[in-house]
Amino acid sequence: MEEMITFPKDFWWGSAWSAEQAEGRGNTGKAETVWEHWFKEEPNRFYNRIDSSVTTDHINHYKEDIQLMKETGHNSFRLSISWARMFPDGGTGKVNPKAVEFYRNLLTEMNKNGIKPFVNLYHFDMPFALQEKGGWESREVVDAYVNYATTCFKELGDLVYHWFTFNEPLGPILGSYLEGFHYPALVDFKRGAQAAFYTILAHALAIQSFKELQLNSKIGVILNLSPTYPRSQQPADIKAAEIVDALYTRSFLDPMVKGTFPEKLVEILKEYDQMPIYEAADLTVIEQNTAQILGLNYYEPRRVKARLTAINPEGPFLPEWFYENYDMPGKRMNIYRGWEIYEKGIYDLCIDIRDNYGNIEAFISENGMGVADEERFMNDKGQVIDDYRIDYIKDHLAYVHKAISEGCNIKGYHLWTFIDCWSWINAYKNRYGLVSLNLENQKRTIKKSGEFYKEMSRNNGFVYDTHRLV
Ligand code: BGP
Repeated sequence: MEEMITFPKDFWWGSAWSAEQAEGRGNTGKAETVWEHWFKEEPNRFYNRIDSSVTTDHINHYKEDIQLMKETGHNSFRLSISWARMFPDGGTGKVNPKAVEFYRNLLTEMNKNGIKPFVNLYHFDMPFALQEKGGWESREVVDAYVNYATTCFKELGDLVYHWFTFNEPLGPILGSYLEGFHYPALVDFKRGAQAAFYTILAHALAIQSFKELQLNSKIGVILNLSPTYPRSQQPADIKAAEIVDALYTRSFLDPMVKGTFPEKLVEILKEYDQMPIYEAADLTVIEQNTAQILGLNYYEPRRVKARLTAINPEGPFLPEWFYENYDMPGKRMNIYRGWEIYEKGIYDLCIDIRDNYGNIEAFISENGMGVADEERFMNDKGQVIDDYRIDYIKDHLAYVHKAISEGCNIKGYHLWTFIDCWSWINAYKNRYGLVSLNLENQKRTIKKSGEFYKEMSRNNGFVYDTHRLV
């Protein structure tokens, strides 16, 4: 039966993107980031050899873009600040007045237009000079990050609605130390564990500094979280799922939200000699400075099974020593990105946060569908008719609504993304936006999903066949 699904009053409708993926280099001065450096070193790693120098050129289009936010129903939007732009001398030294001016203008314009700025401090874009000092493996880099964060709080704090320390801190660990999709593409679990620990410490120290300044906003973190489902109820499959859950989900969620580390994770790291170096005082800082608000990025579930084969003990230590991915027959796929589409996962995630994380104030901070060659779906006016994206949004939101009706403290939904943006090594392969971007002339055109988004935001909901929920 079709019925109107209505969301709580003042629900945050919006979308998200990040500095490196949308701003473009501009002419404010900016240090080289790891992405810019990696492209120079190995351009073949990037789809169609497109770098991040231009992207959506938001730095020169921000006023027009904010009007497009309004036209697509945004009442809130998440951006990230570029550390490299704020501190063009390699991420440290003197703050860049031109960067402060740009961000102040941007945030002021958003506020003037009724769009609440959600501001993230770190979205994968390490200044290269700091990467040379060890990146997140280095305590010196943690100090530089806290200085950068504190500067942002002081320079921009009056204009920001909510702050976030990191977006998907697990991403750079997997990408840089295990799976090769971030610079420097190593395979070294122990160094990854060190970088993960210092990321968690940096999060806590930034929150500590934020609290001292007594700003009128909250600070939290944005995590990519996937519920982990075992192939079967066989003990070996369940054990594999528990380990995967500890490694990929609880590893950041527990310390950043609860201030503690999951026992199972610590047990494994000790057993396999993968523990990071830290000081006792670090644990106190982490315990005392946890997130006040939590962003949930959800794209796909994790399905795992027990390993079929024995491991090679001489090989490098890897998470895959404990599990294999389970390719479930009949699962629905986003074939372009290679990610499973499983809407109920977003509900299971919300329930986990309600039951195991004190029902902390939270919102869906990313969810979305990247599709290749969207020109195929353009009508003769050049508008992308993306009904698949509208269905994707509705199907996920219907489960978010169900979670809210069962007491989950979910305050909003931000789609990935606003205008098609640059996707790291995938560059412009898959498009995610409510607005399409013509790479040749930077022309922006609202997609059908952008029109739908506006309607949904205006009505604070949409009509849906609730029988589709299981
Ligand atoms: C998230 C990141 C985003 C964004 C999105 C889509 O993991 O926070 O930066 O890129 O995923 O993924 P991708 O760009 O890899 O297709």
